[in-house]
Amino acid sequence: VASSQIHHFETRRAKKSNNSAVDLDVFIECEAHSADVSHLMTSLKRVAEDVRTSREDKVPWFPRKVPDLDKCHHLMAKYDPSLDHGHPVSLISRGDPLSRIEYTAQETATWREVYRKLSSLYPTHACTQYLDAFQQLEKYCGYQENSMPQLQDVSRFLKERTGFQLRPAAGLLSARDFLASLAFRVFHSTQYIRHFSSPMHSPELDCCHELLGHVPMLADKEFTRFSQDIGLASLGSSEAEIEKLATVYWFTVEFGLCKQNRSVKAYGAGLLSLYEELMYALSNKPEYKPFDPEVTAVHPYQDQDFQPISYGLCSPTTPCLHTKKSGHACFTLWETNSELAALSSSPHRNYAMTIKKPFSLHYDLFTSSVEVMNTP
Ligand code: HBI
Ligand code: FE
Repeated sequence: VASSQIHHFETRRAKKSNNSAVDLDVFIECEAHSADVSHLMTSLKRVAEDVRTSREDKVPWFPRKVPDLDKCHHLMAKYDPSLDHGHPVSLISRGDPLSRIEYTAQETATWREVYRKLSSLYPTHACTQYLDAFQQLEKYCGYQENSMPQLQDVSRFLKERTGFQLRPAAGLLSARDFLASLAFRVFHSTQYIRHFSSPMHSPELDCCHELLGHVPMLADKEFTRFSQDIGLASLGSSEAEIEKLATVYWFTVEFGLCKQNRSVKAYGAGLLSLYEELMYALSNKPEYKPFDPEVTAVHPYQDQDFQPISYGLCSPTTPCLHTKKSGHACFTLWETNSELAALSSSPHRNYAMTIKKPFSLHYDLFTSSVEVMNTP
């Protein structure tokens, strides 16, 4: 953790050990922002047994307002783009405004290839909310194959439509940090593009994924409400709850499908930004499961390869989704007769309420901040 300071570091031969030549007890006294503590503990637990701290907050620190998001920037090492193809990481750091980037001819060529290939599939494979937004983005926001849209323009566009804004991210953030920003209608977005050698297969996060996968859906009101709700549920939650919410996120926001006019369509960003995933998802190969957050939250998934075996949101046979009509997105609402009932019984809301916290949160629309109530 970049900002922590070590005051004291000491190793001793481990007391309880059968191999004392290699086993050590390590004592570290350090100064760290409480925002970093749970991340620090999680990292240490990967390399050491029995990690303890004398001061671990019962409720992990969480941001209360947009500027606090400057402290939510813990990168997951496995995706650190600085270790990769020499991406201009210096462009991207916390709290910075979105800078305008001059992409190179080669980067633009990569974009063109991705854009062409994917947009040929959208009319048949993407949900109506996506298609509507995509059209708007082409009209007002510089979406076209010959040049890459600027995140600044995209952020302004989204802000007008749903209040969402983009912030630059240097790579894959921890789930806790990433979800926390959603609570404030902030979406962390990478600004670099995948390497030209593999335009159609990027194992890394890049702006093709953000711009073609996420952005169009972030222009949809219902969808952003869902996204923000996941974010709000994550604030101050335990590691285990974060893990579950990240899984729900995975099977919906990343790999969600829905049913519109009796055919299956994609709204998940991981599908809409990867040609082969999108083809596969709408073929008859994967197993479709209805979306039940309780079940979905603990469903195993793998993010290291291209073929997730099942998609979490809808079943072609179970009428589990509120299908099309009246501008409502189809992903979070169960099919019921009354729209209002559908809204209040929205399954993710119920799920969010099962997460036990010693406080309650209220999101203030005027200040874009959360008020915390009943704190001990
Ligand atoms: N970080 N920058 C960034 N972008 C994402 O889409 C993202 C992330 N961290 C975690 C994450 N997505 C999800 O897979 C869930 O763990 C929340
Ligand atoms: Fe994503």
